[in-house]
Amino acid sequence: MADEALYPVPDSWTGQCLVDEARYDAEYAESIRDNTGYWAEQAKRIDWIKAPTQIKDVSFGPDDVHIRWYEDGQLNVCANCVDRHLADKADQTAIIWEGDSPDESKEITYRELHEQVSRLGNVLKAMGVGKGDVVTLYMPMIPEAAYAMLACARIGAVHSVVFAGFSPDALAGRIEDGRSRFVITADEGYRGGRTIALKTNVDAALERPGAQHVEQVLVVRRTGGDIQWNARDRWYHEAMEAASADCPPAVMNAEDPLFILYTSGSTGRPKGVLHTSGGYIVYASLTHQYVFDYHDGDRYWCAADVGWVTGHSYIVYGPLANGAITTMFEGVPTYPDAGRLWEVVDKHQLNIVYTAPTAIRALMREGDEPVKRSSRKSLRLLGSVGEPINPEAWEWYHRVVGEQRCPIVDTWWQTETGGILISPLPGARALKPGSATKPFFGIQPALVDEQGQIKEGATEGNLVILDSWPGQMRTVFGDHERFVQTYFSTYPGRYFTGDGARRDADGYYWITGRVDDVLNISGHRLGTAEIESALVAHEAVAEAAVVGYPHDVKGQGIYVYVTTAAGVNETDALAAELKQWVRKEIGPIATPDLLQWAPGLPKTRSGKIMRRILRKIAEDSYDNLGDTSTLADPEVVDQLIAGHEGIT
Ligand code: 6R9
Repeated sequence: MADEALYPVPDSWTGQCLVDEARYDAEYAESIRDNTGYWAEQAKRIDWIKAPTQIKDVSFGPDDVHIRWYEDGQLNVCANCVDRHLADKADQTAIIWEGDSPDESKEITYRELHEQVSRLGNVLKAMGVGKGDVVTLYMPMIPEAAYAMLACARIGAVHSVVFAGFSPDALAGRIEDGRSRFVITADEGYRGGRTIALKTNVDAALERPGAQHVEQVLVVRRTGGDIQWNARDRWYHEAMEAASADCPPAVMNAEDPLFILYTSGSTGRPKGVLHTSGGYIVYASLTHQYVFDYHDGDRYWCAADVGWVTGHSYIVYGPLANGAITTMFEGVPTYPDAGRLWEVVDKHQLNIVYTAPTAIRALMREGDEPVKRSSRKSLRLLGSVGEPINPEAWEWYHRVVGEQRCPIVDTWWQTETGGILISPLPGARALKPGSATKPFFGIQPALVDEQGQIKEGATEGNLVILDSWPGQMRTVFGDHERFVQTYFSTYPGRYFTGDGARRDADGYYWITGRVDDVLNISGHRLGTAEIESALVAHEAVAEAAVVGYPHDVKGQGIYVYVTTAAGVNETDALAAELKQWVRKEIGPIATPDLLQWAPGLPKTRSGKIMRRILRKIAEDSYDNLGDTSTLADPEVVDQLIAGHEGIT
């Protein structure tokens, strides 16, 4: 499209930015020409106990898939995020914490961070946590969540953060898969003026058959609410008081695991994405510095939750490795009202804000007034992550929030990629609303057709990455075969992202969304298979199929087709019960938006559900259903179209 709006780099950025266009072009070309040399050089940003001499050892298959970076290097990630800043930034703020209530906030210096993390490292050791042990974190957005991640890294334990909005069952599944014997949680969390029963959820999870092996639960007192107390429970504050503040960082190999983070795929249960130490911290810190054009002293805010990868890489690890000032927000953008984010920006004089399109769309609906109540003069740069941003939301973010002075970095990446792969560098690129623009240094994206042939020039296709980068996931925890199958079998020898994309004549990438059965609900990934298996676990359900449909605020909504078991009546009460059931089984984010009764589901003669047809019906686009003649029972389609009419 030749007539797309183009937003050039603002004049005020010239000479101020870390990377301008000329430098990007030269450095990108060099990073591809001598990829190993480039990443050898970048590794120097990290303090190594033993500097790596073996930089890259990668195979994307087909015979053997392995990914190793900086293999003979030794380091401690926590020491890189904390200890090494003590020399010149001990009294600088490391974390700005803003509570759910606007009356509660505090700043934690690097000195304080060092003390808290060291004490907690000793608490964990005293609990029996050793190198390589998996510690599950189920926590609200309080500083203790960051302390816990860093304390694990300090002693060589592997954290597995489970989003505090997930259900006891979802938590139990992750504890079981990670064979985790330790849990850190809080009595309750605050969110949007309400409390979340975290400890009660942990208790429920630990009754599930697969999670009964958990030995100890460390509990932060956040609300003081009533909770049940068990023999395995320990108060965080009591343990911390007793602990020494001297905890030398463990010597770790670059390829030792740093964390596991579960994410949804197109089939089966969520996968434990495994990230390791050296490559991850090089990549998270480098991308944080360049994508956000981070200068020393900038006050930076990523408004994500540590339960997602964005919180790992761009609240905790990337910023802290850079000695940055990072913000943690416990609340939600609409509490107490829709002006909250901008009030927080003024209160803490923040320069950079990074959030999700779903939040931008929700706030846009409330009009300009709640934004204009704030000054936002401190803001210099805005960011977006989690899903494609529609140009309308982009323009509003740019015009109203950023008053046309702040570039927007639309950052495309995944849990699997560890850090941002495609994004503008704000001083280097004219922006087009809705485009993540161009690859980061060292990243080689390509678009392929169904057969895996690379398509050149302005075109559209499935997005693959041709070569590795240090932040790439190493394996699926406990299931390397699933790793190979999921990412390297569709297009042998290439990493398949699961996303589709378009590339325009200027070489800009436009991510069009998932091409597999993964939903993106408010920027959060959910597998249709997980929701379907929750539904069929209900006795009233014989069969279920789940698809996404366009949703004004959430990006995608969840549309479920349910075939009831014999003799069960299709009532509104049952529909409501099933929605609640999924909510309870997985968590609030998985609650179906719309439910349609289905006398049958469209299937091929071999019994495969034709989701393409179900998606079209849910999207109201019936004219283009494609060939339905191969269906086992073509009448079903007409019945479903008729049944869709009343569903809103
Ligand atoms: C970081 C994160 C990954 C999926 C990814 C894609 C979508 C993320 C995007 C985007 C368009 C962007 N996605 N950022 N789509 N533009 N800027 O979100 O990780 O939760 O693993 O989700 O999110 O579909 O494949 P994760």
